[in-house]
Amino acid sequence: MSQQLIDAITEMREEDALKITHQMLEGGAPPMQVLEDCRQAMEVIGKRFEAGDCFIPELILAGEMLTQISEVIKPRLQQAAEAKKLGKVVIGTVEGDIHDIAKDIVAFMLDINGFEVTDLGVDVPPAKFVEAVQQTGAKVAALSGFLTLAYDPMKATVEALKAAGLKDVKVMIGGGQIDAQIQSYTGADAYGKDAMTAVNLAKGWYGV
Ligand code: B12
Repeated sequence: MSQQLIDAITEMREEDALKITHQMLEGGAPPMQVLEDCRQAMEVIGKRFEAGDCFIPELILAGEMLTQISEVIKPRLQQAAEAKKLGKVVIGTVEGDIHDIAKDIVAFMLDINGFEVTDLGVDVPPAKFVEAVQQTGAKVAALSGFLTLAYDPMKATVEALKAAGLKDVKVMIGGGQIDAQIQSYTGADAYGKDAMTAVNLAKGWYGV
């Protein structure tokens, strides 16, 4: 069924994609498997976009499909949620960037793994991260970004946190092409390729 879901998403068959998602979950497929299929489908669409074989409307539709599928998956993953909160995390997509599908998945995974998450949304300026960290007392900030143009706002956010005296706050970054080199450029403490890495980093920093 995984391939059928990937095909439905990449062929922009919105209704089929949702129907197959329901069938997979009812048939006992792990919710994380469905998310992984979505990721693979988005990779295919991203490559087509790069090659000029699909355009912005398709990207938007794909984004909407993924949001709808996430809504179906959420309640199933929440059943496994831990009641006790392990620590606070402030998350957002950095200034100039509006990609939020992946950020939402990371926020959701942190939430169901026991963290109290403050989600600032998209296009978040450095000052807003600083304010949220100060208000919540979070020890971890998670910055998401998919555009090359997101690297400078990430760096600016790390610097703004330091300038505000929040030197002990750990910053993780992720999204798209982010790797160790970009981590080093931005001054972030760590980077992660997926939502579970974000969870493990937060657990490590909170010592839980
Ligand atoms: C969907 C999409 C869109 C949708 C976004 C919908 C939405 N609500 O998010 C729309 C259509 C709006 C869009 C717009 C644009 N997009 Co776009 N988009 C994509 C696409 C196809 C998929 C991204 C995605 O959501 N993937 C699904 C997620 C779930 O997959 P994932 O990355 O594996 O997710 C994990 C990790 O990212 C990680 N993670 C994410 N954040 C964090 C944070 C932390 C702390 C950690 C630890 C981990 C972590 O965990 C996630 C979950 O496991 C990518 C191509 C691609 N293949 O990435 C292009 C892409 C990112 N877009 C691109 C571009 C250029 C744009 C536009 C500028 C297009 C335009 N000309 O207008 C605009 C940007 C506008 C703006 N200011 O932001 C380029 C960026 C190129 C670049 N290097 O800068 C890409 C790479 C396409 C391409 N190949 O050219 N886009």
